[in-house]
Amino acid sequence: AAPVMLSRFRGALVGSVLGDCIGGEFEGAVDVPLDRVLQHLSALEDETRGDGILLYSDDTAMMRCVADSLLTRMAFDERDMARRFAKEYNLAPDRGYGSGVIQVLRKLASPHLKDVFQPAQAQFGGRGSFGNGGAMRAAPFALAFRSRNDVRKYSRLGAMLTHSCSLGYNGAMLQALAVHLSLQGALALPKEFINKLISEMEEMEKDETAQLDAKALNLSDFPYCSRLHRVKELMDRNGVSIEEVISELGNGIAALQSVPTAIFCVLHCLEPRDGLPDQFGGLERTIAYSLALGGDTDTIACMAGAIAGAHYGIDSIPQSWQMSCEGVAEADDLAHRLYDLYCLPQFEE
Ligand code: F2R
Ligand code: MG
Ligand code: MG
Repeated sequence: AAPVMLSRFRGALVGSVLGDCIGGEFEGAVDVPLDRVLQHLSALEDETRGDGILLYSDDTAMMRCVADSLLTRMAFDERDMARRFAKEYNLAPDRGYGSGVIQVLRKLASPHLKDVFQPAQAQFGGRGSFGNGGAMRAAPFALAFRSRNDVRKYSRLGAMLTHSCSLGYNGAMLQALAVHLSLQGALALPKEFINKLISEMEEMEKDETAQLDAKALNLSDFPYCSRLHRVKELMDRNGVSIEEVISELGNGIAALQSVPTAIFCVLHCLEPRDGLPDQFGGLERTIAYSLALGGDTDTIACMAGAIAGAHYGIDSIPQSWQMSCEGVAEADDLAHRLYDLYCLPQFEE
C-alpha cells in the first residue's frame, strides 16, 4: 500500500501545479471552445518549446507556502504560515493574486502585527473574502494530517489567514476534504464520495456564522450543500452541456462558484467523455474539461487536478505535461516530504 499512497501524494501536488500552469492560459475567458483546449494541450507535446514554459500563479505560490510551513513546523503554526505568505508575495508580487488579498498580504508583512487573523477580518468592509484563494492552496492540509478532524480544523484556520468569510474558508475545507477522501481511494465509489462531502458540509453549514453569512449574501441556508446536491444531479444526467454546468455550478473566482465545480469536473471525467481524446486518461480528461468551462480556469483546474491526482497517482500524468510546467519538481519534492510526515506515528488518528 505504501507505494500506492506515495504515488497519490505526488499526483495530488503535481496535479495541482499542472492545473494552475496549464489553466492559466484561459483564466477569465468567457467562452473556451474544446478544440482550443485540445490545441493548447497538444502543444505541450512539442519538445521544441523548452521545459517549464508555463509559469505557475498565486495558486501554486501559496500552496507551496502552506506545504513548506507544515513541513518546517511539523504542525499548523499560523504565524509561520502568515509570514511565508507575506514573504512570498513580497518576492514575487506579479503571480496574479486577487485584487483584495494583496492588502492582507501587505499587512501580514508587518513585524508589529499581533493577531495574524486580523487583516483578513478587515477585508470587504469587515465581511471578509469569499474568494477561492483559501481553497486553491488547501491540498497540503490533506497530505499533512491523517485525521479528518485535523484536516477540517487546520484547512479552515489556514484559509482564515486571508479569507474570513465562511463562504471562503468553508470552500477551503471542502477542497481539503475532497483531496483527503480521494487519497483514501473514495472516488472508487463516486456516489458515496459525493454523499460524504454533503454530510460534511451539512455539519459545517449548521454553524451560526455560516447561516448569517449566507443570509447576508442572499444565498440559500446551506449554500455548499445545495451546490453539491446539484453536482449529484448532474452526475446522474447523460449529455450534460458545458453551459448547464456553468449555470448550475458556476466557474467564477468565488469559492462557492468554483470548489463544487472542480469536484464535478473530477467526477464527470472518471469515465471517457465525448469530445475528449480516447487516449486521455482520467487526469488528462479532468484538466481538459476544467479548462473548457472557462472562467477561473487556473484555479478550477488546480483544485480538480489535486483531487484527480490523488485518485489516479503520479503515473497518470504525462511526462510532457510535467516538463512543460514551472514548479513540478518542487511540488514532487514537497509531496515526498509530506508523505514522510504523514507516516510519522504522532500524525496517526
Ligand atoms: N486574481 C486572479 N485573477 C485575475 C482576476 C481579476 C479579477 N477581476 C479580480 O477580482 O481580482 N486570480 C487569482 O485570484 C483568485 C483567488 O483570489 P483570492 O485569493 O480569493 O483573492 P480575494 O481578493 O480575496 O478575492 C477575489 C475576488 O473576489 C471578490 N470578493 C471576494 N470576497 C468578496 C466580498 N466579501 N465582497 C465582494 N467581493 C468579494 C473580489 O472581486 C476579489 O478581488 C484565483 O482565481 C487566483 O488564480
Ligand atoms: Mg492564479
Ligand atoms: Mg484563478
